[in-house]
Amino acid sequence: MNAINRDTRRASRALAPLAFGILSLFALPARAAPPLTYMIGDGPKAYPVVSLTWGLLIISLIVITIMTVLVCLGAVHRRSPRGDLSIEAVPLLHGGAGLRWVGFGVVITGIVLFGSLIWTMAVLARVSNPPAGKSPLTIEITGQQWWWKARYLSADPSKVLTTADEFHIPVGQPVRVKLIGADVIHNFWVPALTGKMQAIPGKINETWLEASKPGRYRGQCTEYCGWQHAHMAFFVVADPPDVFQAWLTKQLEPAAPASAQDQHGQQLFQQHCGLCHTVRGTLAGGTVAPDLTHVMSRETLAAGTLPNTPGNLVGWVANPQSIKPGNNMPDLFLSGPDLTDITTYLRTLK
Ligand code: HEC
Ligand SMILES: [Cu+2]
Repeated sequence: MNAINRDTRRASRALAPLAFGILSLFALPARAAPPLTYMIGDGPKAYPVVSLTWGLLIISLIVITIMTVLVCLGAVHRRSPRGDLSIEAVPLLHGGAGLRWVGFGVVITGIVLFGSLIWTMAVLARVSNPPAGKSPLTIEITGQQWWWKARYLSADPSKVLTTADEFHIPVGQPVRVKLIGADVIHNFWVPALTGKMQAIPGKINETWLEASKPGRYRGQCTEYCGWQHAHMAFFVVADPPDVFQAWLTKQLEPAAPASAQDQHGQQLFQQHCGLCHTVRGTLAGGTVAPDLTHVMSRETLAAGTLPNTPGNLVGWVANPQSIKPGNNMPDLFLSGPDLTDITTYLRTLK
């Protein structure tokens, strides 16, 4: 009796993690979604794709289950006379009945595959263009080693905003994205909102996205583009339309004039950093690196590499090459006081 109890206990201890694993698969949608999951989407472009993904997954699982059962049955169910495995003894056909099953299998497979094809084509047709009638915001996004530049286009040149790595969009409105590659081929992917689209040098690829809920959606470069490819993330931040408008207006403003004690930091910035970085409203007008006019409004630094905290900011400016080796910002070997002045100034760029 005791031995049986012990065995059951041991078995249940071994099976518990397995059961937990299976159960947690079903609980997945209820928990916080992993940042790059494509099994849970948001917005009118993602919903049909997510349903298709789940649908095809479930169909495949059903097919695999049926096939596994049939193969096992076939293996166990031996029709040859006991023990005799010679070729002659194993019948290949049992009259017409066997053939009928083959025909049945081909027809069922054909219907399932054809149905999946039609469903896939219908979804592709539905998501290829933004819903007609709304005139979408257009963002030109340039992938470069290893960060993303964005230009919010507008017929009015004073309303064209340049920023980097964190793109706000209004909820409930389609946004057109024009993709360009600056150096090599990159790939723009926001799993929860839109599928992958390449950013190719010398070519403009167009895609679109729309979020139906406010939120912060992580995106990632998904085409290997060199050393720091893995640190080439970005964020699409969906705001209610009025919050978005306020964000856009604020971002379009030049940086506030530096206060008396930040003058020195600003000067150093213009001198050491201004050839690569722009801070609108100052002499720093470089275009080969992220626009820093409102760098403090971003939640991460260096394309999702670091949370944007005061400590990380100092760490980054002091040692960009040890944080993101090979990236295009050199170590500048600033003195301690200069580093403090520059980063104190940077922190005013809200
Ligand atoms: C030779 C060009 C170059 C110079 C000079 C340069 N940077 Fe950079 N900087 C870059 C590039 C390129 C990036 C993007 C790196 C990446 O994410 O791969 C960057 C990123 C940054 C970021 C992160 C921005 C963001 O939005 O994630 C900050 C902050 C920054 N630099 C500050 C400075 C400061 C301060 C100086 C001067 C002391 C400086 N940089 C000098 C090229 C430069
Ligand atoms: Cu890449």
